[in-house]
Amino acid sequence: MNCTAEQILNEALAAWDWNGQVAGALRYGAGHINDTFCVYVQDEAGDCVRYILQRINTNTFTDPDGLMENICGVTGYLRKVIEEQGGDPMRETMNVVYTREGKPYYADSDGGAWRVYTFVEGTVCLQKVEQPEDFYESAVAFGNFQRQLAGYDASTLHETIARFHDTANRYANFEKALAADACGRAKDVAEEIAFVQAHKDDCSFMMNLLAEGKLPLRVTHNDTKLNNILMDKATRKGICVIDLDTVMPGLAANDYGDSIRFGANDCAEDEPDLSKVNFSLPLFESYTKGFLQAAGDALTDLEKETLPWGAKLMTLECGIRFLTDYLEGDHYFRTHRPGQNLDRCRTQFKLVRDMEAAWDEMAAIVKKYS
Ligand code: ADP
Ligand code: GN1
Ligand code: MG
Repeated sequence: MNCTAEQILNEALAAWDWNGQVAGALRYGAGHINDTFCVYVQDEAGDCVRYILQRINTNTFTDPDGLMENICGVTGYLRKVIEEQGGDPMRETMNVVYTREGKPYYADSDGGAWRVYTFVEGTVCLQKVEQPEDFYESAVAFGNFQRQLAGYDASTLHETIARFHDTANRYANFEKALAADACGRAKDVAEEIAFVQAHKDDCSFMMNLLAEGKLPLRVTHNDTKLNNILMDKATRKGICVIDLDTVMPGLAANDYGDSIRFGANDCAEDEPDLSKVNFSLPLFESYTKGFLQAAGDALTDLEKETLPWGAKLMTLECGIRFLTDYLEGDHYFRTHRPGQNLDRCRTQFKLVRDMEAAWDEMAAIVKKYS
């Protein structure tokens, strides 16, 4: 970190009362958008207490007031639901720590926005499925999250990123990036471009059903990667859904589908060797079972029937977004090496092809647990 960044970090740290002495703050986690730090505090008894400090990416989330209003509203509501169910709200939902001035975030002198959460101890955060049960448990956790928020007034939520999972609009943005070809990279990715263009009509499938009033809008998470769940270290149950920046009105199938995209395979999202990228039907089945057990009662028949579409379109959409960012010069998703967004795009398209080949089996599995 350069000197200015360190000064800004220190400025942000000074905005909270840590109930002890801050021993340090280190980068933490593997997210693509925000900057996350773990803050180590020595409390009066000499014990170490950890917190999560995040610099919200305000290029992506341009309205931090609205965003934090969503998060405080949703976590406050979840706290009540969890208490009523006899659970522990300090472990089963995120808890925002307010600044010394009583604000949900701190605006730094450089235009940045910072927030703090209590650290949920005794948990693991997986980057990849280690055993099918983990994936099943993550499905139960995301399904529960959706059910617990079923009574939350969606009209009070700010749309933190406009048209976030409007796949048809993502397609239109891709065409714009391709026409501009700002970095001269289009010539190297003809195959990927052709793949996207061959799927143009698919991009409108779910959005059309929504526009026709056939699918309902629900309060959804919209970024249901496996690494956005904290699992209890001892029981391996998914206990806390994190990364609530994109909680907005959305489609149930998209929450289901984004989890399948990320977790129903045994490779990294940016695996360069496509021979290692394979969609796993057994993992697909584990997740489907958990999700429908937890949230199935609340879903309409069409919502359940279109779950495979959610899986395919979230994967296609994410691939389109990675490709668009590659064409535009890698300024949306954080990258650690050249070509990383292109590798990410290719894994997604390989998974889409696998899903298309397994389409009938996917539909049969969804039917089995519906
Ligand atoms: P991003 O939006 O960049 O993905 P996240 O909110 O998902 O950021 O946080 C990044 C990582 O920090 C998570 O994957 C998880 O490992 C860890 N993390 C976030 N919040 C907490 C928390 N309250 N307790 C423990 N770990 C957390
Ligand atoms: C981003 O912030 P993170 O890493 O949880 C992105 C998601 C993508 C995901 C791909 C706000 O999620 O939409 O699916 O990367 N979040 C945002 O890994 O764009
Ligand atoms: Mg995350």
